Amino acid sequence: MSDVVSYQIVDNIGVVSVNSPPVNALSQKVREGILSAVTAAQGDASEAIVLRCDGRTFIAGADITEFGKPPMAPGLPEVLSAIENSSKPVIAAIHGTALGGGFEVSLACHYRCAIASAKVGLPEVKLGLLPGAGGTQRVPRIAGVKAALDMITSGNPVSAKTALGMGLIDEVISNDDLQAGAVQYAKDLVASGAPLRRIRDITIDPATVEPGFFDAARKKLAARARGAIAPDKIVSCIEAAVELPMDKGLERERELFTELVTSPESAAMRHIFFAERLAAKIKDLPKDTVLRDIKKVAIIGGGTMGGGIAMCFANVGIPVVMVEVTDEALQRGLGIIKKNYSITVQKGKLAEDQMEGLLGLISGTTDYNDIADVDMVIEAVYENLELKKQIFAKLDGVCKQGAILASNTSYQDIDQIAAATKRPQDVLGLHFFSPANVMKLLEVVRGEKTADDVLATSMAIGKKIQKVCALSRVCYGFIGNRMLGGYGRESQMLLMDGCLPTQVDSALEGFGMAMGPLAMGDLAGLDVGYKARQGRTDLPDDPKLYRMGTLLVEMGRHGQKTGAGFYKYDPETRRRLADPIVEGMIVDESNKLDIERREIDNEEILARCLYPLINEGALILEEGIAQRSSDIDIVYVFGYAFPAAKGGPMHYADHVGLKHVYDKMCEYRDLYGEQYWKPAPLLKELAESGKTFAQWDKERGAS
Ligand code: 3H9
Repeated sequence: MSDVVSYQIVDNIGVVSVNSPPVNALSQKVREGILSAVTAAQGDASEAIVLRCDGRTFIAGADITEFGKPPMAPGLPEVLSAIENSSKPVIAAIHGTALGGGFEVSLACHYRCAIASAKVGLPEVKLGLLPGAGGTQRVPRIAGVKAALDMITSGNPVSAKTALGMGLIDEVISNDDLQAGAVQYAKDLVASGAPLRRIRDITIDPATVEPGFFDAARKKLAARARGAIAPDKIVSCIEAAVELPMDKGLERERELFTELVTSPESAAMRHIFFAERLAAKIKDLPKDTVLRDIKKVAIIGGGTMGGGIAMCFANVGIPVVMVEVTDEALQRGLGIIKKNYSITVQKGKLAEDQMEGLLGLISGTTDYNDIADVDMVIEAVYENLELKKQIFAKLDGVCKQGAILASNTSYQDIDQIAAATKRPQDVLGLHFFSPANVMKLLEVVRGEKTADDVLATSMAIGKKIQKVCALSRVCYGFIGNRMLGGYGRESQMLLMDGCLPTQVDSALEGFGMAMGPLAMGDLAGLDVGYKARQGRTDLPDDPKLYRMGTLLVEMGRHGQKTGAGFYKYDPETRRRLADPIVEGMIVDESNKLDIERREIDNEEILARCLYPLINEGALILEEGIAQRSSDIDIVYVFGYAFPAAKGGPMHYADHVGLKHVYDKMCEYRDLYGEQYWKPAPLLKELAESGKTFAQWDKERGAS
């Protein structure tokens, strides 16, 4: 066959085994191997064929690294046709995850069996794609149109049990040895004279689909698309499955898949797929670094952040002790956690006894001596450097040697915090994003003296609590918050120049941001930025700068929590509404500053908000704060809801062209001054040499 696919006859059953680590992706060699094995089996003594995989999983999909390269024969459709047209039954035997093209291979088989822990799914939408090897045509034929639409547009896998209920698999194998169980299942099918069941032969009765179903689906998906174009095309494919014969449906699917695979949206989402995995790798960390054991964790501070972090650990079975100053504060903190879990129970996503189990893992104390035995401490008190230093000095006194001491600070100097202890090598930053139990990003902040094993253990524990980790060095605001400076500033400058809040936010939401910058300010609290600005001496003395943000706070409009900020909020629905009072004020303030208000288009809004963010990213790269540009993209996509379909700010900059970004920076510098618009030297260098951030990463061996 080939070195990645083998074939043997076991007990009269032909067994095709794929062995292509790490995830048996459908590379050209795997496709070729399966095709020759199935073809060879047609003429031998086997009575049926089992298709299985070695290693940790069944085929996890097409080989994503092949997308964007010239196609290599045989194509996947050819392999699927050979399977479907086999003269002997072909049975897929699934373990691990049968995903995307891998699941599509199994759907071309006549029968599918799986072990109970297996999962199947079509995650292509998460890569800006649609299932391109019959998934959109075969799934609705067995599971029904609605279930198919949910499965393919969400991209979420389902368990073997659910798949059995949906008809997507035929048998759950209880034998621990899947190959033996699958061979037995194949023999039973042969003995019972089971037919060569082909999903393509099923037709969907259009009358079973409610009128207007597809239009409603399109509308719903468009509302949450955030720049993604695949969901709409998935609807078109499933519509084709209902309206067209199988071969025509497959043609339509192929055509739309080809459009997507060459789209910038899919390129951006594939970039994020690989960037996420790369971000977990620390360039200068020895591979054999021995990890510390983390069996018990303490959280200092029972506020919203501390509570959310405690839940992250409990959710993966790690006991947590929450430390508060008073009993009252402790009970309040534990109460919030209980309330959060209860909401999940009410939504039916957690069973009552599971909640009790999770709560049983979270205890509380007001006595630091109670955390002497923990393996990791995460401090999550409010942002005050002196307070944090005092806490770390105290931790140094009570915690056992070898415990990792982390701060959840958003911008304080980790090195100063570490210096408050006699063990700076054990100290680092673990910056969670709010709400900590929901947001995926964890910025891991490496101090000057942080030990390798502390860093490696923290990255591993981040993965364990299901976060996407990105490494940052110490600077004010680390990667994410530092880059936000110019973004927030320009969103307010635009108001003075001619925009209204809805226009600024709609432009960025149209681009795909989950929420525009002004609405985001209202959500976070305008008083937070106001207070932070008061402590800064480096801001230019410019009456235009943050003028509206300052005035609104001084009027008591602190954002959503006071019912009003840049917007007013419906007290019942909490929906944001344009506020004529604010709009009038904006025009008045421009007039007071003698600014001639002008029409500003979306292109300018995007450039003025996003290019300072990219420029700061370039500074962060050249200062070595981030390891690589793709790590910055990960921070923004997972921590700041930057649209994955744009690939993060640095990938987006590469896409629009660094020369264009640089030229715009220079244009705005000439208009609005160098104190705000100073192109980063790296941006200039790359723009002039015609390179991209991705190339810069590559040249430094960072990708
Ligand atoms: C598709 O199938 C299109 C078809 O409909 C139509 C075709 C015509 N290709 O995630 P991990 C690498 S689209 C290439 O850390 P885990 C990954 O980069 C595809 N490489 O492991 C990593 O490399 P490295 C639809 C892949 O155990 C290593 O494998 N399928 C692929 O945490 C380990 O990955 C998907 O979208 C691939 N398809 O999770 C599934 N997959 O070690 C994508 C992984 O150098 N994959 N790699 O960093 C996954 O969701 C997870 O990898 C999986 C395992 C759940 C399978």
